[in-house]
Amino acid sequence: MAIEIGKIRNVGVVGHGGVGKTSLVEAMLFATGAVTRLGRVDDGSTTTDFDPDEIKRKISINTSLAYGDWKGHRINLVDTPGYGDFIADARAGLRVVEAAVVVVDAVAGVQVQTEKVWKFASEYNLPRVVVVNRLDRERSDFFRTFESLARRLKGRLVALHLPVGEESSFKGFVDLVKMKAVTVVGGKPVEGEIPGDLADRTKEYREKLVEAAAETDDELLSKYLDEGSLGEPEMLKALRAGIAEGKLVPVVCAATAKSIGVHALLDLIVDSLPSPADRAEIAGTDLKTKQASTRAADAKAPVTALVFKTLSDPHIGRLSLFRVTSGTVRADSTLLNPGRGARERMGHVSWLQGKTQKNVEALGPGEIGVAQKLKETLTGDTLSDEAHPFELPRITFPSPRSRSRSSPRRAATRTRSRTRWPASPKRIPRSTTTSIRRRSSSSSPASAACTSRWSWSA
Ligand SMILES: Nc1nc2c(ncn2[C@@H]2O[C@H](COP(=O)(O)OP(=O)(O)OP(=O)(O)O)[C@@H](O)[C@H]2O)c(=O)[nH]1
Ligand SMILES: [Mg+2]
Repeated sequence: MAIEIGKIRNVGVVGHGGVGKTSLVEAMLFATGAVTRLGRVDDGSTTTDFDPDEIKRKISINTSLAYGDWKGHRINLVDTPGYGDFIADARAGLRVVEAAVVVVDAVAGVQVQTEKVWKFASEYNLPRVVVVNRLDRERSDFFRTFESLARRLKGRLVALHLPVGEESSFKGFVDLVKMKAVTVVGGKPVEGEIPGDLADRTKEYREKLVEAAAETDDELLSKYLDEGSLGEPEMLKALRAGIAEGKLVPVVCAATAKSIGVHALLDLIVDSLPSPADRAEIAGTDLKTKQASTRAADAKAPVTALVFKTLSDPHIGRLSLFRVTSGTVRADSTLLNPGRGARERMGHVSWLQGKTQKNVEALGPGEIGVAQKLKETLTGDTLSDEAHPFELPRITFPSPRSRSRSSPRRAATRTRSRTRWPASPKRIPRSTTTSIRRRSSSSSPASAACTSRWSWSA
């Protein structure tokens, strides 16, 4: 059974290199119960950095998919790399989601790739949430980071949280909507009263938030002007609308290493970010009429799907990560790749939890999944119903020349931002297909079983 479209949240996790995106995804998976052990990038045990090169270098190289269920909703997480050499993946990943979670480091603030992913999200008109992560680090500062966000990024950024404690004693946040302090005890959030020393700042930032919420809607604004405040349900409604329309960008606190802010972020994703059903109809070209046309995100509409990432494994073959934009993609169906004039047999279709595929009968509109062994299809291609050929706009990538060009500014950023980057990083060949190098060169079936990165769950 495909997932009900209104209950899906597709979220791209983007940001500068090494700010904690993969750790945040892992912490969200753990909080939802999708994984039973909290993996760590530093041990090479996370769900989404599973490639041997990623484990060795402790960085993300490829976009990965993961999912978890939270309060009756399916959250699909697209974990993207943050280093400049791989940032094109973040752009492609953002093409298939309804919202971006932009992670920034609480010490460094806005960095080069933060600005870049912000631009990508703006190109796709995506609602955004900013997570100020690593607030447990020495010299971290939420307010300085917030100022750097407001100064350097376009949009109305509003703090939804204020930190409780700082650096190694960072222990939670003030929720400016509920007007409660939330601290994490034994990995679980616990609500309490706002500490007295935060009263003035809370009042100041609460006012800014209420004002911003009120300004998203004329009726609310007059109510706010009459009564001087707004209730929690009105605030939540205004926030949802304001975020979806891009009028507001909420900023929240986190230290994923301590599981702080993770549950609140999941709530925010479910309560305030749009589902694929909230998207306008998808524009493309109807290849029968050769005219610009649209497709509704309806399970019964003709199938249209966009391939946004292709991986190749010597043992399994090609893996195509795709997003269903309309219709229902069924296992064992045949679709048309109109751009290449090829018919593609879908075989298994699956959800992807890092490297683990979970085969399903069908993927409905808004779902993100993977198909194996497509013969002709590459990244950016559309797959569509044979009887109703349709093509979505292709994903465009910056030219490899401009991506690989090294500038002193970029080199400096890389050095500043992460010392773990190897002194002379091996270049990963970039093309529409990412080829995966393996530890073992043997290709016998037995070794394939042992060494394949991919696994299946029943
Ligand atoms: N102190 C602290 N360290 C963190 C936190 N979250 C992540 N880290 C560490 O930051 C480093 C980078 O974390 P990742 O999750 O790989 O960051 P990323 O943004 O996914 O990195 P790329 O995908 O390579 O851009 C790792 O050493 C993490 O353990 C945090 O909340 N506090
Ligand atoms: Mg990562």
